[in-house]
Amino acid sequence: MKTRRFVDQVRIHVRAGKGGDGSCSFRREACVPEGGPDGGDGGRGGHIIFKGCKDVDSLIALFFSPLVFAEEGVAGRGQKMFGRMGKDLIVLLPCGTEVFNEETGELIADIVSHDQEFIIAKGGEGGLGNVHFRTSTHQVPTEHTPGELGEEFRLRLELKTIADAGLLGFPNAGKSSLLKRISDAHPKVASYPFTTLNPIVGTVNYENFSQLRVADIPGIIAGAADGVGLGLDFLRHISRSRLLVYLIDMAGTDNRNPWDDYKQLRKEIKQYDAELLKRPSIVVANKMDEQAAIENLPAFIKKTRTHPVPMSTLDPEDLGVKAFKQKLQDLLKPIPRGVFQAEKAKTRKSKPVPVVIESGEEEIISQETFAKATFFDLAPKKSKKQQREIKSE
Ligand SMILES: Nc1nc2c(ncn2[C@@H]2O[C@H](COP(=O)(O)OP(=O)(O)OP(=O)(O)O)[C@@H](O)[C@H]2O)c(=O)[nH]1
Ligand SMILES: [Mg+2]
Repeated sequence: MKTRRFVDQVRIHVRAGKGGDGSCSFRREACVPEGGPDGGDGGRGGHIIFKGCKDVDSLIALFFSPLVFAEEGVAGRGQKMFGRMGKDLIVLLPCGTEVFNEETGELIADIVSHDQEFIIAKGGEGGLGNVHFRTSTHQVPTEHTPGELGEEFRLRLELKTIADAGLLGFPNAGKSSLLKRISDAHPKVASYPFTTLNPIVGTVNYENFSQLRVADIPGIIAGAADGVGLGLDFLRHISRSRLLVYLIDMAGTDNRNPWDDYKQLRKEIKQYDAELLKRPSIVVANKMDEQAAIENLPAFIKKTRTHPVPMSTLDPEDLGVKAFKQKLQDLLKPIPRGVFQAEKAKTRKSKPVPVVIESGEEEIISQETFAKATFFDLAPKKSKKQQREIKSE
């Protein structure tokens, strides 16, 4: 478990703080006869707030501590003292995290930018002290309300990396090599398949100080939609990308045909989400330093009817890499930012408060009953015997 470094999906339980109870108290002081009620209100329970943070890049913290509970509000006290509010609990999330209700599957929030905040579970309101229940005809009120329960949910969090462009290709096609050449990222490059196991995002800097983010994801192979290789779950990380880059090993190093690679890639992506195929895309013909690649290129163009950008990511002087970088900027400029963000999360109604009536000398009523009732309804309840006597009269 300790070796696990990247987590992009997690199930958690959140519970906001309960409000503090209202207090029932009477003023007792020398030389102040019949001081009256002075029970203060309880404090609000702490909210649970999700906040986007650019310095967090995975959900690993929540993977190891999936129970997220906020502090409860403190009960009110005599002398009209309010209880302290529970502290809000701020949970930092990577930008691009979608929050779903685990039970209903509803999308609750989509945290896409740095410092974006969303109150995911509201703390319960504090109860009212008996000081609120004093009227001209009810001078010694013992009624007070309990604090509301905080909202509680089981949630599923999914990270969808935010990048302008996503690199797609078979293992060993040279995706990480390309990202290394054009950006400041340092992905591992090696000649064995599945070198890249987690999505890596690199920032590409341009001379006019503009920046673009490019995501490198693990390689896709035939049958990935059925779970072969690392499966297609990683495609989630390019689902927000405005542009897709199909990187093809034109030299066919692993005894494959480049045109079959391209068709297979599109087939697998279609099985994951056909919408992705409609995104603007660039096809890149990599490993053009090899003779086999030069021979394959005309056949590739003929069979796929695409216009690939030829390049060799090994050659530091290669003009293809520069041309690709420029094309990336030219194609992305007119596409507005944020098109592939999820819909704005809907506002939720707070839970109804259960009515609590305790037998005994004091009567505790809920906020809901308090809101509906007039003060005269709150007079102590009559026993059945008393009710029968009233009827017979
Ligand atoms: N000849 C040649 N070899 C290249 C070129 N680009 C990458 N390679 C080699 O191809 C191998 C795989 O490169 P990577 O960048 O790790 O490939 P990848 O697509 O990220 O692979 P995975 O992470 O395993 O999916 C490495 O040995 C690279 O040196 C190129 O332009 N020409
Ligand atoms: Mg790689």
